[in-house]
Amino acid sequence: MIKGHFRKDFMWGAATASYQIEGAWDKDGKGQSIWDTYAHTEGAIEDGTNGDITCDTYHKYLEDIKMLKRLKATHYRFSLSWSRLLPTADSSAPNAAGVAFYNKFIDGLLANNIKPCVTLYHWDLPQCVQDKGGWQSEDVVEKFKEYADFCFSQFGDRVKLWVTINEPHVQCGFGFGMGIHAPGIKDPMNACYQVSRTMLLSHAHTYRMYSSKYRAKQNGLISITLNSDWCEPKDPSNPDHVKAAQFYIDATLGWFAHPIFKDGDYPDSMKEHILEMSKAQGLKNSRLPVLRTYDFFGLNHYTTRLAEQITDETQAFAIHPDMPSFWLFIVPTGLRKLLNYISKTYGDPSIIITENGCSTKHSVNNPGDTKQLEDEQRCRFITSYLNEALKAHLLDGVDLRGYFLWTLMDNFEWAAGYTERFGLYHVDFEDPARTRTPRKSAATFTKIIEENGF
Ligand code: PNW
Repeated sequence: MIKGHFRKDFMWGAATASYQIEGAWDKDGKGQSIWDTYAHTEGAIEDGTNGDITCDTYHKYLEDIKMLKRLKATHYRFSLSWSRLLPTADSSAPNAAGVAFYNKFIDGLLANNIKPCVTLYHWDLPQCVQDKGGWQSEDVVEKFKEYADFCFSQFGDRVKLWVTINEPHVQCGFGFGMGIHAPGIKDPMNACYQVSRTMLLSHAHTYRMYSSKYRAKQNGLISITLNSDWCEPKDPSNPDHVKAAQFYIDATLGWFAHPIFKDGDYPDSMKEHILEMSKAQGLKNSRLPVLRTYDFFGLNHYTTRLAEQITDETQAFAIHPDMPSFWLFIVPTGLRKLLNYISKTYGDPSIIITENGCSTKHSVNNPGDTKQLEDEQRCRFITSYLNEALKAHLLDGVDLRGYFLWTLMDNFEWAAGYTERFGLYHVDFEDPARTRTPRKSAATFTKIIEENGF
């Protein structure tokens, strides 16, 4: 542990996403999204649940604001529901109730001195866009731009921090490769790559549109949020392991980060792969759009892995009985290494950690305590990861600007339903009032915010 402080203007917040918290899935003119469809499909979600009501933030948003205030957050990252705002994905026919909801919410945050960080797209594509090919169709790029334009015009006077797309990698992998997230397509050889391309293009066009149409007037920052694990060779003296670890990072982070943050091109290993794919599809050239469209690097980071071989499953560190998310292993030092890697590889961008956090299921020590208000492990997670972030900033000179903890309160954890809980606040989903109760980790986080470090 080191002592020290983050920047004076450091952004401190929590993060959430519309489908995971809002509920009111069919209220007041909202259209359906692919997550409404997917979660309503028999067998799709581990515990058979869905986000129909979830935290009911649509009706209880004032409570959420109070919770953020109590945390002493300076910022709050949340996402807009495209289908709530534009039920037919047509910006000339907006849903007034949806616009009013987000206006009230944004105004409420600002009245409490909490600045909004708005994600335009956190996985809930309107079903009507999906029906016309969704992310697998080139048309989505224009549709996304139209939606983004609408959001900037409605909210950009007050929102100064925008994230276009959350974690394209997870969406490509889970939604179009493995088929365990909406829209549930299992096509790792093709759909995955088509979608990565339309997502990158949607981001890039939106970034350019913001710059030409809104930046001078609204003066905000806009970028994308990418997720990445850190990955190390299991045996650093074995060249195969070294190569495998680098490939893992290329194929997670580099796939999206190289085109945007580096040179408008994919990592070599990805290029070779996509060129092969393109040829196999009968194209003459590889499909490599020139990008470089960012104001900051939005990073979602949770875990670290060990690599041996490119073809092998990448290994995890020790499995902890209290960690129910199959992909999440607590390795705080990986965050410092990843921050340094990004800083070096992508020309020292300003980095905002847009998500970092950990889950709990049943307390091993106290199995009856599903609330787990004494969430010691989460307290240790937050303290140790943030201290590594501080080292990256103070000792290594990484330009770190903010940190958003995932997540403000327990919510619908995608395919895992409500079986995995990431919240600083416990939410009682049995209770119609969806009562929120702070866990010990909320106080731990607040203390670090108050000290702006350690
Ligand atoms: C993120 N992985 O998803 C999402 O942005 C959140 O909506 C989600 O609730 C949160 O993390 C916790 O899961 C991820 O397999 C899902 O490495 C999977 C992975 C990473 C992030």
